Amino acid sequence: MKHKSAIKLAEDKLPEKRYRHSKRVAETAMDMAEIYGGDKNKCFLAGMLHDFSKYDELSEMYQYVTRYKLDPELLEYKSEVLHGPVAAVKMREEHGVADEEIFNAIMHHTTGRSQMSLNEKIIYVADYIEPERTQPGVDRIRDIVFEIQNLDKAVYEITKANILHLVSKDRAVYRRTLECLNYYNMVKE
Ligand code: DGI
Ligand code: FE
Ligand code: FE
Ligand code: FE
Repeated sequence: MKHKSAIKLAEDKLPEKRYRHSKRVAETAMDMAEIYGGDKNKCFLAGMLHDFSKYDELSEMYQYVTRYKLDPELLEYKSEVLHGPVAAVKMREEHGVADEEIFNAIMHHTTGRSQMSLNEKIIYVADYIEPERTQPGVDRIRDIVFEIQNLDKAVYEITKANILHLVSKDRAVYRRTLECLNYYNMVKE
């Protein structure tokens, strides 16, 4: 897919604020690709399209999980966990985005997973640190990404913060989020 088509897809589908977030994730991911030797083209496309299904109907999302045989555990969660997997499938099945790494980067952008590829990790991290994010501790993660340049450590710290937050709100933690924590705890530094 051409950059222009991805921009148009996101712009036509998403509310203005979410479109602008997607654009910032695409730009942050391209900056990170420069530093870490990632694929700028894949990073741009995955960044622009990662939240494409953020506001899809929940019932439609469950249909995609079933029809495309995604992880059945996804049926225990809501759109916050489902929008990545559904967007990945829609891009592949309905918009001709055939690249497997873009598919995986969109699929896992919310939860992460163990053994992500470089470009998957870039999207996972870029979504968390794009310039308008203000969550506590985000500047420390930016330092780990841009100064210390330890991407696996950034993935670990983001996943840890996510899980601590979810547990503090008594929300369920998806299996892949936990697998991501354990894997990047082991491989960081
Ligand atoms: O779509 P964004 O707002 O840009 O960000 P995101 O896709 O990274 O996260 C969306 C939400 O998903 C966020 O509020 C935290 C939540 N989330 C992440 N991992 C899990 C989760 N929610 C549950 N219940 N379980 C998880 O493992
Ligand atoms: Fe998202
Ligand atoms: Fe995220
Ligand atoms: Fe996002």
